[in-house]
Amino acid sequence: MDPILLTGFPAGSSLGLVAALEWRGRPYRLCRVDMLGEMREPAYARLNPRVETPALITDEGRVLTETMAIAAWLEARDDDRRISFPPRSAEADRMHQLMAFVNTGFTGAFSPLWAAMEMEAPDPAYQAALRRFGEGAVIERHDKLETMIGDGPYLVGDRPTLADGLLAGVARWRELHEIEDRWPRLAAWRARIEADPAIVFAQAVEDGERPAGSGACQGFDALADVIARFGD
Ligand SMILES: N[C@@H](CCC(=O)N[C@@H](CS)C(=O)NCC(=O)O)C(=O)O
Repeated sequence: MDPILLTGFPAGSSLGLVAALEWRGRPYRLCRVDMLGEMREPAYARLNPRVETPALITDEGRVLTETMAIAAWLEARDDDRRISFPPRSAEADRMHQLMAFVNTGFTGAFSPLWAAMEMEAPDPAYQAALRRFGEGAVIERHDKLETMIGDGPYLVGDRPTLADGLLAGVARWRELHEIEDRWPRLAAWRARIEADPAIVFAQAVEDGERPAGSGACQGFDALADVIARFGD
């Protein structure tokens, strides 16, 4: 079977894995997950008990969660090295370093901002404190990332890889939280990556469209069907 990526909207970090599947060019399917609605229904926990996206249904029908595990699954099958680099190469090491930074500290820095934004019962003093803490953390992580971006067109090498995908999914969160742009290297990288056809495709999917893309995407599955077939 073709692997199925469960990708969350709105503004899911999984946008980058959708783009990586496009760059990889092998058949795959997608399942869009409304993170503010159907993901919070009890049935979703049959796929991911931690109630998060992304999740991958592998070609063997196993459920694999966690962005880094899904990226590793893709990398291990990227025989023609379209989205990764040969094992043990310096480029592979740098790609893993950037992915780890993006998936941990960089992504995590936004947590207080999401908590403040999504709080169900308003608590202005607590929300203001979360926002102050989160803004500081996000700015600090962006400062660090800015120094990690080199002079090349992409994060590693001369083509987009898993590292670019992962960052593309979360680099746009800054605007959602109204943090002013002050990172020119990151801005130049974003302008390039956000014009890439695979990212344009992934954004359109997130927006609920059915774009043609590279042709690798074989179609879309309803979440209820995926849960019925692959859930515990
Ligand atoms: N450690 C997980 C974290 C994934 C994660 O934080 N996903 C977010 C969306 S980007 C989510 O599902 N949040 C739950 C929610 O919005 O309720 C991973 O790297 O895959």
